[in-house]
Amino acid sequence: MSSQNLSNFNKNDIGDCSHLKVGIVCSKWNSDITDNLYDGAYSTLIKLGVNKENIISYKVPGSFELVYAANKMSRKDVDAIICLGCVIRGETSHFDYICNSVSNGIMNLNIELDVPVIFGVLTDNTKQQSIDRSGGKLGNKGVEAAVTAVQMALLK
Ligand code: DLZ
Repeated sequence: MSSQNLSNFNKNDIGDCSHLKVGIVCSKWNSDITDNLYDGAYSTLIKLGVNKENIISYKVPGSFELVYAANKMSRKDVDAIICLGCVIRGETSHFDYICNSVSNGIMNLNIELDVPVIFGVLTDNTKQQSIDRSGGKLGNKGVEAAVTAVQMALLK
């Protein structure tokens, strides 16, 4: 299966982001992971030229709450919203309920709102997989979500 790793983005391929306003909604559950996702997303937006006054951040307790907060964020006149979270499989089916709810919820926001809402939620079987994808050997999903957000905002 081929894959594209946006963690290694080229700023020159993206375009002028200096006028963009971007929201970040980040879950505090598994905060050792989501803090890295947040830092990756925030620093990438700055690298791409988004002004720090034009980055609005909300923190929510868990990934399930991302959808509500992203919907609220959409009223702040943002050009894109990044949702960041980390769901790690446990012993029960809770993982499936949260992953399905969040992915469907974010998809519905993309249909209902005129703002792109980016799915930056890790859905991993093990903690190590999350470590690898939040600044480890497989890049940082927060960086990738930020690159995706500005690309979608510029498309809009
Ligand atoms: C309850 C719960 C569990 C078991 N696991 C996670 C997780 O791995 N990642 C995550 O972001 N949130 C988890 N939560 C919390 C839910 O997302 C939510 O905050 C609670 O069910 C309250 O609505």
